[in-house]
Amino acid sequence: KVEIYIILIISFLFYSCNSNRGNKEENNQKNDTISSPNVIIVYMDDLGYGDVGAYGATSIETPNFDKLVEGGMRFTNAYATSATCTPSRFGILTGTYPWRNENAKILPGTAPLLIDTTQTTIPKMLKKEGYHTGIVGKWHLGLGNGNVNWNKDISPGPNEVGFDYSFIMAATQDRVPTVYIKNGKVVGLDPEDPIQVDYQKNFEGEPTGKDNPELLKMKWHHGHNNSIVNGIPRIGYMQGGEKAKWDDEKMADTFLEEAQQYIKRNKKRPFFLYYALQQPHVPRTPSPRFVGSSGMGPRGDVIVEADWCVGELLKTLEDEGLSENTLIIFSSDNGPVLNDGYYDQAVEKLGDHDPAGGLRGGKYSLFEAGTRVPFITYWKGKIKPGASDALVSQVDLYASLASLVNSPKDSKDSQNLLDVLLGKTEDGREKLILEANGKTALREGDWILIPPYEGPSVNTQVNIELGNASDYQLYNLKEDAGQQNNLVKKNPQRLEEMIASYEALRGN
Ligand code: NG6
Ligand code: CA
Repeated sequence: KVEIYIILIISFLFYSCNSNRGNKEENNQKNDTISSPNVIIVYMDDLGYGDVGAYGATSIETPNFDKLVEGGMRFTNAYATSATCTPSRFGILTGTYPWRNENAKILPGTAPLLIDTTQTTIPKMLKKEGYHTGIVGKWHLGLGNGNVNWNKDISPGPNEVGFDYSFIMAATQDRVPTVYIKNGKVVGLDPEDPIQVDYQKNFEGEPTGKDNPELLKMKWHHGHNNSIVNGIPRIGYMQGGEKAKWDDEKMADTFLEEAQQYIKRNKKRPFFLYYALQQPHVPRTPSPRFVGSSGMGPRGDVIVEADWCVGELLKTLEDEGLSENTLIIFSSDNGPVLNDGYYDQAVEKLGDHDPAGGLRGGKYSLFEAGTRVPFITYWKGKIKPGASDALVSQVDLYASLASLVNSPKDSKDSQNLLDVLLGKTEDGREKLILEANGKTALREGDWILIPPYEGPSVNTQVNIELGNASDYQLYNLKEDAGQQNNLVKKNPQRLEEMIASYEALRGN
């Protein structure tokens, strides 16, 4: 009997010893995954520097964007690479300045894929390091090779430039095709009702915004008078695909749900999620739950809605136990615009809200509000909350994330600013080229140089100053954030230095 007891005791000790080891291994694995933290880029569409509470907005509340700031770094000198969407998205994903690619301009829904399938991208780089990679939301970087058949496999696209999973809208909410595309296939497509898309001419018998105003729920102001979908006139013509068409008011919920499911499906391995929300780009179509929530009309309401989405995303990370192991980067693709082509009361109901946060210009502009955007990094327990004035560009995420996963990369344009992003130093970039509609400017230190450009000084349709002028413009942003004092005459020496610096960078 005693012998049996001894055997039992020994085997119990042996068992518990081993199971301890098992636990240790699990712990080690957990520690290991911290060297491969999950990365989520939350990318807004047309959200301005002043549209966020933590950036000074007082007439609109964004408690969840602000939550990121309370637990992370708020950057005051961070830039999108361009003042419009396609080039900025090209820049953030590839780590290459968009002005190097002459096709990197606002694309129609039928444009071919802009990113070369041999080009480096963030998802491709992370995939090599063992990450699962996903995109949910707005793509707007072209699809296919120039003649897409929307009823077959749509390729190449996000899945061919590094994303393992994709759930996207092809271009913008105001452009056809108005359907979701999941891993290269239109979601909910009825083969009996094939989709055709054309940006030149309408399909016979199809109503348009221009000819059938009686069918419209939302009125167009400029452009946006082609095919009508859900009572909203769009850019481009589309026929068929009736059952596959998205419900505009459910778009925010649809993308959020997809993002949450993606996180839940991949929580056991390192993942990269590019969550590209459609707000507050036009047409602004908040869910009925958010109508009237801002008192500012649809533009404010969709910002409140997007803020809620980010809050839900944070909750999902918390519920899944991923908060301490996930770096979130929050930003916007370009600056704000009020009337971007529809009558939706954005101008009338603005009140004293300043979407540009005191900066000059807006979307489409070479002035600061075109490209200087909210930019927040958040990593629970890893980033000491604070604010940083360091000069940072979205083009730097490629090299910085490569460094995060210990896979340093040489890149012409992208700088490794990981320590800046994690708030360990304010030693950011020295200089940076900004872009708007193919025109470029130089930011160096506190200074900005805008070369002379032909073209109107104001885009009167959207009522935004573009930055075009017949002479050089030189501003000191530290003393003159609103770019009111052109110092070209007062500081000829600085002007000369900046011109030399600009030309060297552009020629390189
Ligand atoms: C412009 C559209 C504008 C918006 C923009 C793209 C007209 C007149 N204006 O051409 O409404 O869609 O393209 O915005 O059509 S972006 O944020 O995707 O760059
Ligand atoms: Ca945009």
